[in-house]
Formats: sequence, structure tokens, C-alpha cells
Amino acid sequence: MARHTFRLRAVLALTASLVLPGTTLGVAHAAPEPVVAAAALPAGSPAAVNGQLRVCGTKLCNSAGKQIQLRGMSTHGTQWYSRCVTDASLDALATDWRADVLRISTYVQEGGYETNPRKFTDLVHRYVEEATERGMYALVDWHQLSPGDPNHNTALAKTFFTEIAQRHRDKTNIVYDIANEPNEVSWSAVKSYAEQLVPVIRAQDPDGVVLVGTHGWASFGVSDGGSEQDVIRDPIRASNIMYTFHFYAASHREEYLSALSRAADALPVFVTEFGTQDYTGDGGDDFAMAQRYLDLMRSKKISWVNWNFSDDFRSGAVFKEGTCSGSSFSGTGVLKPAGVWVRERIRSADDF
Ligand code: IDC
Repeated sequence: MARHTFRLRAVLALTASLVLPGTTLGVAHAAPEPVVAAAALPAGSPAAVNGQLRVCGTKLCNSAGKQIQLRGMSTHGTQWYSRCVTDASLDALATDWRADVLRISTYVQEGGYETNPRKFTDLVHRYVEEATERGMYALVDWHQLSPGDPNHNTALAKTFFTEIAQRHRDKTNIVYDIANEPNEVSWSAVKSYAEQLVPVIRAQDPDGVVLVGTHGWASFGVSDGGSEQDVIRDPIRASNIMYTFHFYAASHREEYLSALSRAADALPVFVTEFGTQDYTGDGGDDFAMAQRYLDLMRSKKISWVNWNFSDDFRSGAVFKEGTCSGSSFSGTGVLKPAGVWVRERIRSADDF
């Protein structure tokens, strides 16, 4: 089925280039051949068992309508740490860590997507197939950060997500994360961006769940003096979407924790990034505070993804420095303390 679709699209692309030179079927560069063949989900894997996700009320449900909580890891920026996202490290993530989800972090600025859209889009295609092959959900993160207004990158985001959704629309394990951390921008501006992007994705992939970063660095505005009420009063006009929240346990304390709790009672929330350290992704781990967040997320079935699956020097990068130059990624010997802690919590048997 998927192979069939690829062939059909290749013919369409060829036809378009013959008949209408210069037109590109809605993408700003020629539709490329698939980088790797479309993979199938292994039987019994999290993505095979749960199938196409959908938002049900304030929760995330599997294809049978059962509320589930996904847990997993985010890559570091792929412009810096793609060497940590290898066959061996992904095998470890799927089988040793038993992760449900891989977040693929494509920075827009800082040497990322904007410098070479073709390269970074192909990298995402490859990682989506790698996640699929291992039965994990692939969460495609448009990592806008600086500048903080997602509208700064709307044209690029439309191009990127059109191609991603077009290529992977037949998969049941793809989730779209369209704005990492809006900051120094109003909620209404974020909402307006989301209302432009969601239809672009849905035109290709009508049933894909879309995640939207909230204002104040994905804090529901708390870090800007706002609150989840900004969103509750003025929700995005689209269905099957979730709002994202990020926290770094050593920096973000009671105010953040209670905002997450309140928000999750009123809105569908997905924690697409958290750390056990401070907001720089570095410094000492506060495992006690982080555990309070995890307990809350477990009780409210809030899915979560930890930052980050790399061997960067900072304490929040799970691997010890130098690990990604080797070929061994399983077990705890290669992990920093934050890695040991989070691996255990991803692995722990929990019903979906
Ligand atoms: C940090 C990386 C660091 C990089 C920096 C600049 O750990 O290596 O130099 O980004 O972009 C976020 C962001 C995430 C940050 C992370 C830790 O989404 O990009 O990663 N963080 O600071 N929000 C809160 C913390």
C-alpha cells in the first residue's frame, strides 16, 4: 500500500514537472524520491498495538478508544547530534528503554532547517522510518525557539509539514509538533499560526494528531505572567489537537506543577519536553521534584518526552560524553544520572 502510494506520487511529480515546468505540487522544491523504503510496524510494538491515535476529550486515545500515556525521548537538535541517532542507539531506545515515542527535533534556526531544508527534511524522513521499523511513534518537532514567534517561520513550516505529512500520511505512528516553544509572543499570535498550519497538515493527513506549543516557552503562559486561562478562553479552532507544556524540574516549581495539573483537567496536554535539571538543560538534577511531575502525569495520563537523547556535556543529555562515538547504547553504563533515572521510568511496565 505504502509502496504503491510512493510510486503514484513519483508519477504525479514527474507529470507535474513535464507539464508545468517549475511547479512543485505545493512544496518549494522538487518532490524527492523516498530516502529509504517505507517501513512496517513490528507486531506487538507500542505503535502497532495502539495504532492511529486520536484526541478523546482531554486525553490521548489509541485506535480502540482506550486512554493511553506515551513515554519516550527527544533527540537533541539534529544539526548537532544526528550522530547520536543511529541504528544502535534507536535499537536501545526501542528494546532496552522500551520507549513508545521518539521526538525528532528539527531546529529551524541555529544552523538547522533554514540553512538546508532538503537535508533536514530528508533526515526527518529517515528518522520517521527508523522509528516505524522499531514500532515507536514518531513525533516530528518543528523546533522554533529563537525568534520565539512561530509566525516568523510560517512559510518554512508550511513547506516542511506539507512534505512530511504527504510522505507519511499512510502511517499510523506520526504525530506533528508544530511549534516547540513560542516565547515573547502572545497566545493569540500562536493560535493564529496554528490555525494556518493545521489545515496544511490535514490536507495531506486528515487524521494525524497535531501538537501546539503554548506561549511562554510552552508553559501555558505561566512564565509570562499568564495562565492556562489564556488558552481556555481562546482555544485553537481545530479538532484532534493537543497543547504542549515543558518543564525543567530544578527551575520550574509549584506554580508550574499546579498549572500543568489545572490545564490537563480542561485541555488535552502533551508534555513534549522536560528535564530533571534547570532550564538550561544543565546543572544538578532534582529527581524529587521531577518525580512529582511524573506522578501527576501518570495519574492524569499525560504523555511525556524527555530532553535529550545525546551525549552533549550537559547533565540533561542522557549519554556520557563520547558515547555517540562508540556503538554501545544499552544498559546504564553509558548513561549520566539523568539518563539512568529516566530510562528506568520509561521502561517501567505500565499499561498503555
Ligand atoms: C538547549 C540545548 C543546548 C543548546 C540550546 C540552544 O540543550 O545544547 O545550545 O538548546 O538552542 C528548551 C528548548 C531546548 C533547550 C532546552 C535546554 O526547547 O532547545 O535545549 N530547553 O535549555 N526549553 C527549555 C529548556
